[in-house]
Amino acid sequence: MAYFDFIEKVNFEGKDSKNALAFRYYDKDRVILGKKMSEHLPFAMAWWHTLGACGVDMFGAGTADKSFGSEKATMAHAKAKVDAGFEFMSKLGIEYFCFHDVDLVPEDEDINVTNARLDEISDYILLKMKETGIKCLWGTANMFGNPKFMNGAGSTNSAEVYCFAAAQIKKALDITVKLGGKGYVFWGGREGYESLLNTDVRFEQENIARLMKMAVDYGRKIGFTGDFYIEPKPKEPMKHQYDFDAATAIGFLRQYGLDKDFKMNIEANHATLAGHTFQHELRISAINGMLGSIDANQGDLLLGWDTDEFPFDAYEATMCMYEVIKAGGLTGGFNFDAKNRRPSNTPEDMFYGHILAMDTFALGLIKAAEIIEDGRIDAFIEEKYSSFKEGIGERILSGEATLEELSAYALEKKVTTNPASGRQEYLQTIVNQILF
Ligand code: XUL
Ligand code: CO
Repeated sequence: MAYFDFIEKVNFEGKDSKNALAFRYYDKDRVILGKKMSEHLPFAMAWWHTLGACGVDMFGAGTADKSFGSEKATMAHAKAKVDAGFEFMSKLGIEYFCFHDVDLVPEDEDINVTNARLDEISDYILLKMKETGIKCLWGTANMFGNPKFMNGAGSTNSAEVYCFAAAQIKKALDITVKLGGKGYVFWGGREGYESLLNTDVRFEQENIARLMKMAVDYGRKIGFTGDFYIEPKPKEPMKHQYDFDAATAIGFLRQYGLDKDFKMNIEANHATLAGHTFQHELRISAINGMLGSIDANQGDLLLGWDTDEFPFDAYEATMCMYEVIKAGGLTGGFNFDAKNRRPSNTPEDMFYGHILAMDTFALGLIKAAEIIEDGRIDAFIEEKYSSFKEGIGERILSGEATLEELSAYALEKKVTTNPASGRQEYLQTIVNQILF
């Protein structure tokens, strides 16, 4: 049975196409900088938003029907979601998906029942994967929805809840490995605090690290060779989240010896919530060798929360792809952790959202490659630091210079010149020239 029978397949039609159900930029076999677009852009569908989110918000009920012809919270519905999801991804040419454990099946009071359901549904998903060639990008455990996690999972004050979290992680890892997932994500949903009056921060952080260490040990034991990811986010639902941003998360991983097994899963909307640009978070991850995967969405700078919009900002996407290309690509992919706006409530809108997002990143890739091939920006940066290429600059980089030596140099030289201009506006002009 087809759930989206209004479309056979979304095809590339080129920039001037007025067909709403076609790509203007995403041309999967087009080669950019020696690689196919589809290889630069391993897109993934987020199970939770695409197959689950129906527009419920704090002020009202859902507007979109995601029952897919079955009664919700049943295994029949879980299977209908699999069918709908694979039809959706196939029609769009999306090659990966990401999931939380409880996105796949209804959660039961008894975790043993939930786990049996996960076994059943993952068998069914495996069949669909074989049939379509679609793969799993990453899996994760939802350790923030269940009221048990009201004080966090790894950061909880309850040793029993901590064990419950361990059980969920273990099963989510089992399923991720079973589905051949490339990565496993920790988004620290409620790993943080509201008030220091009731919180032992050191204790909580050490316990989170212990849980992650156990997850790594178990994952490696069952043959998981992929990356573990931290997905930094500064706030929401907690006021202070421990994985505030990439720099904070990287420091945490290094402090607890987890940095060899983990990388970052950078989400655009989380970056802006942290007061950073998306590009900043990507760069910080990349220079630390930790750019793993991306949750490709977009926030609204006028709103202070995680709006998870489909990305449409071509400038941001260009800067993202510039970072990704420079970093040599991702070990993960581009997961559309994005949902339609509440009034965009039809199955067609699900397609429009993903087409918009895929085209935005394809355009970003095309433009980023042009910026790199143009070379003026790279040349400027190269020149900007050129004083470190010879003379005293070279000595500084050699690591042999002492503070006394540099001081003597400055005193003798009586340094009077300022560095050359930063030329920001000139460089922005170049970017606009290439973009438009
Ligand atoms: C929440 C968020 C999550 C993670 C996975 O803001 O981004 O959906 O991506 O748990
Ligand atoms: Co996310």
